[in-house]
Amino acid sequence: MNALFSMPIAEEAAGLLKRLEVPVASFSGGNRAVRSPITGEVIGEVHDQTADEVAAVIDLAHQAFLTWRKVPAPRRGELVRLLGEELRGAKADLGMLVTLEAGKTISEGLGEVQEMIDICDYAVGLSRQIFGLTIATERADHRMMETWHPLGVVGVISAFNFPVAVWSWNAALALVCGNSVVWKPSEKTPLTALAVQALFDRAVAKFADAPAGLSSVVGGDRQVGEALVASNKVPLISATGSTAMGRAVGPVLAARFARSLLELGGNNAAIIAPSADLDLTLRGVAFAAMGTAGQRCTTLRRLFVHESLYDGFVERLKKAYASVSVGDPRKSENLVGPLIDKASFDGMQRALDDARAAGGKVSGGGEVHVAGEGYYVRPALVEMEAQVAVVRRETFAPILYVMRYRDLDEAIALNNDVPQGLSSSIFTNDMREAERFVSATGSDCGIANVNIGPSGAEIGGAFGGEKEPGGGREAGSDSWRAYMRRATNTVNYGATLPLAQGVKFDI
Ligand code: UN1
Repeated sequence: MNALFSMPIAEEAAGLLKRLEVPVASFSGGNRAVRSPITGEVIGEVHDQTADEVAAVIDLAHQAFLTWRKVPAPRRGELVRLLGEELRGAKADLGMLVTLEAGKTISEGLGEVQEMIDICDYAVGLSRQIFGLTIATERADHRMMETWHPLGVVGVISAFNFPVAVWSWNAALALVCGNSVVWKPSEKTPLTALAVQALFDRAVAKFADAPAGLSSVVGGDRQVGEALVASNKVPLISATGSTAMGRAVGPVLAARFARSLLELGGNNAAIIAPSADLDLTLRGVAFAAMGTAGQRCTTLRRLFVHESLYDGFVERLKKAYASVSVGDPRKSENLVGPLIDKASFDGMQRALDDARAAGGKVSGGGEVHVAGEGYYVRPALVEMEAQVAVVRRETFAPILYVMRYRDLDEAIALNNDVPQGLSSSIFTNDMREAERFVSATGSDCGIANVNIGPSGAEIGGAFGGEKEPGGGREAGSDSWRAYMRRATNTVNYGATLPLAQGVKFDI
């Protein structure tokens, strides 16, 4: 047995937290037990914040914003560069902590930290690229331009499945844009959040003159999130998680005219067309559907296979499903780790029961006994005759519904005929089909890919989706604009006062 597995997970987590310089008092003796999904054992006891404590954190963040907005953007970028350096140095430890707390494989835990490093690099460049337009005006001796200004305190609510990367997509951009940040991580994954806060604090110490409270973590459950969402001192909430959470958050923000950046549930599809390279397709489907134990918002959940390939391809897929190794995510041979908890396991079994009742043919999906109280399942492949209700809802677990299609119009209609429009793919070598899929009459999703699966996006593009996912865009492209307020400035450098649209008002 490898030394790694001879040590209790709690001890291993404590060792990592210590190396990451997280104060012991913040993860021991608290009211909330944190369990590793690997075995269900308790790996920390964190303290929930009270509503008053949350209010005090927001007040401090607001004060920090008032100072930070005056720091030139490229200098703000220097802090994010230092954060990126800390993340590089701590990649192995933080990645392992993600594995212990969220149950991701080591490769995926490391990948998540890499995603943080990537967005830091991106944000450093952005800190010298924040720009507005000048626009031709209809009036002589006038100039019209737009300027972009910091917004204020940005609230970040994140989910267990990307316990650290989602914060970084938001925080790296928010910080270079001149905002402060208050982060409410999932109550299932507070330890990784504490570790990220320790790394941020180290970057701040090297930066020397960052205001106190520039980025903070507030721990707890729903009440803490509600206090953040209700605060008038928080002009933008970026919330990643379930559609149910978004339905609770969205109206509160709308009622106080605050901004929301929502990244909610997905129900992503792939189309396998007759000309597809099937070896490549098989790998793309396997990673997108089974990777992260089906617990990505971008996980592939619906597969439309052309009728000419259906039998052969589904046979190959079944073999891949039966052979994938499920187990302790710390062992590199395992590609599928645990589900986050029992509720998630039960939700998966309910969906499979519903699928059977609707005539679905289920392979896999059963429990795999690995260790202690860990909930491990064999990923499920479910052949369906039609896109019935259970297929149209998101179940956050490794279930792939497989259906036949006859022509591309039908496949695109099926791709779009769900309440969620996050991510989508087509596997084809037919240029017309590929272009059609990414055109205005193709996929209605925020992400539409060709010959790669729907998950595993890079940070350079804008990330997010339409309909139930909530319409938010994070990470690259011009997503930074969501974290700033735009001012249109018209400057008259002449000696007369012509009014726009030729209006006369001579007094
Ligand atoms: C999520 O599951 O909340 O595209 C985000 C991906 C990752 C992000 C997933 N880069 O799969």
